[in-house]
Amino acid sequence: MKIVLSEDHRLHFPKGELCGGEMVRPFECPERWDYVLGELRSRGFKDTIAPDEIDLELVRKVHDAEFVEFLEQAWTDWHQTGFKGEALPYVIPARRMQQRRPDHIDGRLGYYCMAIDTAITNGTWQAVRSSAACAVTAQRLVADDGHAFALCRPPGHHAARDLYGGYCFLNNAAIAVQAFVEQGAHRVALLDVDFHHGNGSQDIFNQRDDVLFVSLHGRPEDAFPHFSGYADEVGEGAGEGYNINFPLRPGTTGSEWIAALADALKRITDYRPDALVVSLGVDTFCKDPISFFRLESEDFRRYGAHIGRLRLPTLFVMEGGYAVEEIGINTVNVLDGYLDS
Ligand code: OKP
Ligand code: ZN
Repeated sequence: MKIVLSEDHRLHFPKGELCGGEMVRPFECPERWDYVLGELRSRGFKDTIAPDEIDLELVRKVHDAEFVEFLEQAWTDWHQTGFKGEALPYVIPARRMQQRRPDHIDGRLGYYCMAIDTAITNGTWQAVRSSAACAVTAQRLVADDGHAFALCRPPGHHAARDLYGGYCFLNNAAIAVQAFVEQGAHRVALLDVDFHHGNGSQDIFNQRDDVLFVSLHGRPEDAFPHFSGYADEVGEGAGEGYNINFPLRPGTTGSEWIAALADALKRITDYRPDALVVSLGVDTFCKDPISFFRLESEDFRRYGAHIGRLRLPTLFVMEGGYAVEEIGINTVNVLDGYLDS
């Protein structure tokens, strides 16, 4: 299996994340990428490829054009205002407030932000566009090879049409899904196995029936992003019935999780997709510092094999996973399980 990756991810590493009322070192850190690549290398995945330049026309098929422009400009605007720290909003357009976009950078950050855990820094935009580029370059490999892995960082699945946050800016997996559609796929399935609900992917495809979005995640009563991921979110308009959420309880074990995955895979099979994109977060792991499922490392291999038995052209896109020392083992276990199936 070929791996697409870019060192540009290192350009995005904020010093702080707001957590429990303190600025802490971000959970989403560059070593995550190092551990995954290290494990890939030691298990014989040698074919690593640099991404081609991203086509922003493709990006704008799933993201709002002014949002993309905002991401590109935000650091410069923040910096030119004279602010000394990393770019974070402090006022958010809550219930009954105007949903109009202000001019001041403080206002625009709040307008486009869905979670203030995510700072923008000098190198953020370059890292973000290279991360999306990895997903698109890997997508192109799937036609010939039947599968590929995009080692994206920063992750993408919380990024909606015009929202960033939850460590995400552009939705790498959604952009890759759109690339399949542009290549003539009639139906694409997007399976999100990250611990957190892929609210951004749900938002982007909510009204479409050419993309089936299926997500297993910590239930919103207890888990980030808290304001999406309920089972009754089933899509709207033409997209009704093409969004499927599996919110799961705290303490969900590997076997329970894999049983839910089997239901999810059945729904995907029934859809008869031309291709599958997997938003691959391994924060379902029992030792993950910000999550509450109980998967063991061997469960990742088991479920990778279940995905492989679908026998679909498959693109894996890296999302979350914060038990840094085990992120490589768990990620590569999924890929190995898939390849062995
Ligand atoms: C991104 B991905 C903990 C803050 C947690 C939100 C989690 C974002 C997860 N105090 N921040 O889905 O793995
Ligand atoms: Zn996650």
